Amino acid sequence: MTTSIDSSSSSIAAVDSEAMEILAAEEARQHGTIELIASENHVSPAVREAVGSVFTNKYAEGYPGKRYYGGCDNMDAAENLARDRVKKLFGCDHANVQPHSGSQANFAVFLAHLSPGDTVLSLDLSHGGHLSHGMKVNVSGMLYNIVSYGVNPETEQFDYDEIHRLAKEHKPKLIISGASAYPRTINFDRFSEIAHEVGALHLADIAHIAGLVATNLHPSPVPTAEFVTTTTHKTLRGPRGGLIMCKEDFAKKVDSRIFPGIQGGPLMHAVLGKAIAFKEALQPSFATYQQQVLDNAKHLADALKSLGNRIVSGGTDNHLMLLDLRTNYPDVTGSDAEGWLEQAGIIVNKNMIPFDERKPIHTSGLRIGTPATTTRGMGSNEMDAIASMLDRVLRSGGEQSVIEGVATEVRTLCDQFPLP
Ligand code: DSN
Repeated sequence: MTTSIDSSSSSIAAVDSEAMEILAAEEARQHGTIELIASENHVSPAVREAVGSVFTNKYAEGYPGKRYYGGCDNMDAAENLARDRVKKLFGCDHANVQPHSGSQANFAVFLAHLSPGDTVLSLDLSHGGHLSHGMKVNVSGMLYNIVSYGVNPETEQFDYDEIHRLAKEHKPKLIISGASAYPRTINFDRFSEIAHEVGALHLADIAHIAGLVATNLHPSPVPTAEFVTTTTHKTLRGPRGGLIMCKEDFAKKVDSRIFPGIQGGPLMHAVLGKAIAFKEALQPSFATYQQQVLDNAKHLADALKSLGNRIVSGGTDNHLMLLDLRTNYPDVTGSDAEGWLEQAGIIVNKNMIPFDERKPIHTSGLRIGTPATTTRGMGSNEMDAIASMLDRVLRSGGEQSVIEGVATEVRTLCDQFPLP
C-alpha cells in the first residue's frame, strides 16, 4: 500500500519508531480506504502544515490585543486573519475562532444565554440530533431542561408546524436547529420566526453543512439566528475545531464564555489552520467542490435506490444520506454492516434511523456522506461503483470471499485517487 510518509526524512521516524509505525499505518489506512463518514474530510497540505507548525508552542490566553502572555503579536495576526475571513465567508457580525470543538462552541452559547434549568428545544438525538444539543449524559442535558422535536413519521422531515406547537407549549429560551444526521434542507428562517415568536433565541448548529452554507448551496442562518456554531473540519474541510458566529450584541458574552469561561489557552496552531481553510473556502474552486459533494450524494443515493434500497426521507439535499438497512438486508444491523464494510475498506458509521426499533449500539441504518471521496476527486462513476460494492458486501451477509473481492476493488479505486 502506498503511503506519503518518507521515513528516511521523518523526524518522528528518527526519534520514535513506535509512533512512526502508528502514523504510517493511519496514512496507509486513509489512502487505502473509501471514507464515507459524513463528518470527515481530508485537509489540504497547507492546513496540515499549519497544525504541525511552531504555532503549537505558544500560549495566547485572551483575545487579540488583550493577551495574558507576552510574545503574542503573531498570534494576534493569525487570529485576526481567521476572524476577518470568517466574516467575509459567512457575512456574520462577530466570530470567535477559539473553540476547541463544536461541543465547546455550543456549550459557550448555552452559558452566554441560559441559566441552569432553562428550557431548550432541540432535535432528538435518535432523529439526527447531536449529543451537545441536550443528550441526558452530556452537560447540556444535565444542566438544562431539554424538550425534543423529531421528524414527521410520514415524511421523515421536519414538521415546522409541530416545532411551532412545541415552542408555544414549552416556551423555551433557546431553540436549536441543525443536526448530525439530517439529509434535507433546513428552513433556518422558519426556525428563527418560531423562536422569536415565543421569545426564544435561535442557535443554528451548521457543523455538517458549513461548507454548503459558505458557498450558498444551502440557505444561511446567519441573517436571522442570534448564534451560529460550526465545526471547521467537516464539509468546511479545515482543521479539527469549532467556531461561533453571533450578532454583535452577544459578542462580548460569547467571547467571555469561551475564555475564561470554559477554555484556557486557544490551540493557536488550529487557529492558523482555520485561517488558511477559510481562505481556501473563499476561492471559486471551493464552490465547485461543494457542488460536486452535492452531486455525488444525489448520485450515490439514486444508485443505492436503484439497487432496491430505501433512503430515509426518500433522498438527500445535502452531503449525506441515511440508508435504511431493513429493506434490502433485513437481518443486517448497522453494526454488522459497519464491521463488514470496514473489512472491505469502506468506512461508514452505523446510525439510528427515525423511529428505529433497534438499540443505538446496533441500529437499522448507516450514515453515508460524500465530502471525503469528493475531495479525492471521485465522481459519478465512482459513486456507482461504491453503491455496487456496498450492496454486494451487505447482501452477502459478511461472506469472506465477497469481502475480499471488494477489498481488492477498493484498493484499485483508491490508488487512482490520491489523498491531498
Ligand atoms: N461526531 C460528529 C458527527 O459525526 O456528526 C458530530 O460531532
